[in-house]
Amino acid sequence: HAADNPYERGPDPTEASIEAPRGPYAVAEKSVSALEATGFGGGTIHYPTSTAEGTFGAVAIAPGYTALQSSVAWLGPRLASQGFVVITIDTHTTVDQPASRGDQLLAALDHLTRRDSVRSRVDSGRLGVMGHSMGGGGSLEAAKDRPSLQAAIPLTGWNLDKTWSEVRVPTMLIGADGDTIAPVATHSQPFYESLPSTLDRAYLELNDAGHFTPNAPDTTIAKYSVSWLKRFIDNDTRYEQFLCPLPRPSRTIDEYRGNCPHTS
Ligand code: 9J3
Ligand code: ZN
Repeated sequence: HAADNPYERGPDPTEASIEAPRGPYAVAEKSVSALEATGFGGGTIHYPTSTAEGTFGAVAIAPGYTALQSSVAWLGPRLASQGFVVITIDTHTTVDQPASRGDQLLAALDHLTRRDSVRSRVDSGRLGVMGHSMGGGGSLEAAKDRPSLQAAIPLTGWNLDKTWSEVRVPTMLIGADGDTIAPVATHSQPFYESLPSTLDRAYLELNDAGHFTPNAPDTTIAKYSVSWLKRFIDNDTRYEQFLCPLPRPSRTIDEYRGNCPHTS
């Protein structure tokens, strides 16, 4: 409990609580204009309004090629209501490549921890990144560039670079069985397999899903993202029950790979 882990936030989780459209925290929203944003294209912050438990970990989320923050907007309030400060970003241009998206994710985290008025609500030592497609590829770039990050979750990630052995950030790759734009066989699977076998890592292949599944509310994406972020950003072992033993194939899970128990 909280006495053992100062980063633990919120009530004991249940299957229902991690699947719910909203978690236990009331959430506020503010926008960051392109003019205020340094090193990224602007965005929207969702944050728990409560300060009773102290600070929260934070997550930056990037969209894919040609897409805007609106394409990942559902994750803002969904994750914030579970106890994270979340920024969903626009990139400088919608054709920015994964390496640039990675830099922009890190700039967005710097904005949250150093510049924005929400910075007093953020624990600058507990940060993670997510992104869709090229934004997911950017999440891998960010994790490689900043090993102090504590979680990365590419969603149907796309990157020409298939080898990520340099990554030291606990990473969950979420792929889709029907993805023809970033097919799992040439993207999420080799990304996963290239991570160090000593790293806490997971590969979740969504069943009956496609490249754009992460652009709309999805219970499976949400429940495992929440569990991964809680487990590794908050060190919250109450969420280990949803990750270990490894989830079995189901109506929504085509395949799941990972190490278990987790080591970090
Ligand atoms: O949604 C994406 O970011 C797709 C990546 C892609 O199709 O790149 C092709 C240049
Ligand atoms: Zn399938």
